[in-house]
Amino acid sequence: MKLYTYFRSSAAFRVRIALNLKALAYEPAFVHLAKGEHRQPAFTAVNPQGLLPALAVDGAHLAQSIAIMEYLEEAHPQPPLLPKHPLERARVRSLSLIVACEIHPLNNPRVLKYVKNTLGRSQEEIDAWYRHWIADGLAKLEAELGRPGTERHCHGDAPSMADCCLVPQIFNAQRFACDLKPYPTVMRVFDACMRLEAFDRAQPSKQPDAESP
Ligand SMILES: N[C@@H](CCC(=O)N[C@@H](CS)C(=O)NCC(=O)O)C(=O)O
Repeated sequence: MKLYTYFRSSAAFRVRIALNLKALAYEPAFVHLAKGEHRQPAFTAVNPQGLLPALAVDGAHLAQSIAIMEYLEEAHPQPPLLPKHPLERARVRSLSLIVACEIHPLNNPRVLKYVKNTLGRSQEEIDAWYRHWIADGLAKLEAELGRPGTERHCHGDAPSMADCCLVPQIFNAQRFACDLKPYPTVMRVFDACMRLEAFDRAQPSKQPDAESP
């Protein structure tokens, strides 16, 4: 398998964690987001969406991190990233989608660039926008993690797809100096995840294409 990745891409980070948790080897292909390589034909031939990550497997090119993780789960069920019971699976997907649909799309580089360059907003306003959507989404995640089912991890005592989504979002929030004190359960789960080698090895600073901040 070949994973098209960039050290700071949080969507790619989700998939790096999932691959590590399942002990699946992959060859990284680095696409430099800050240099716009994801918009170049060499990459849009792989993923016409022009977004990271993409996974090349068995002659196919998969896009969208959630779909990629679902594929990995179906093709390589052990260890599972989703619980057995349908209701529990739905909970894990719902927690994952808070990050993937409610937070991340609003704070994506292309969205921030549009608000700044096309709508002419200042960097201060962009930062306020960023922190607002982090606070909004993490408050929802905190409330959800306070409900039955959450243990050491988002759901139960083993990491799931929801943990694969939570951790990269916290790295982003820390990078933008967001206040994380209001989310003690989110941060407790984050700390539990980061004690695991699969999460630690996937973090941006440990990627071969990492650059200094
Ligand atoms: N929903 C997509 C999001 C993919 C995405 O937005 N990736 C970012 C990097 S984290 C990207 O490629 N952004 C390019 C841009 O905004 O121009 C997924 O989960 O894979």
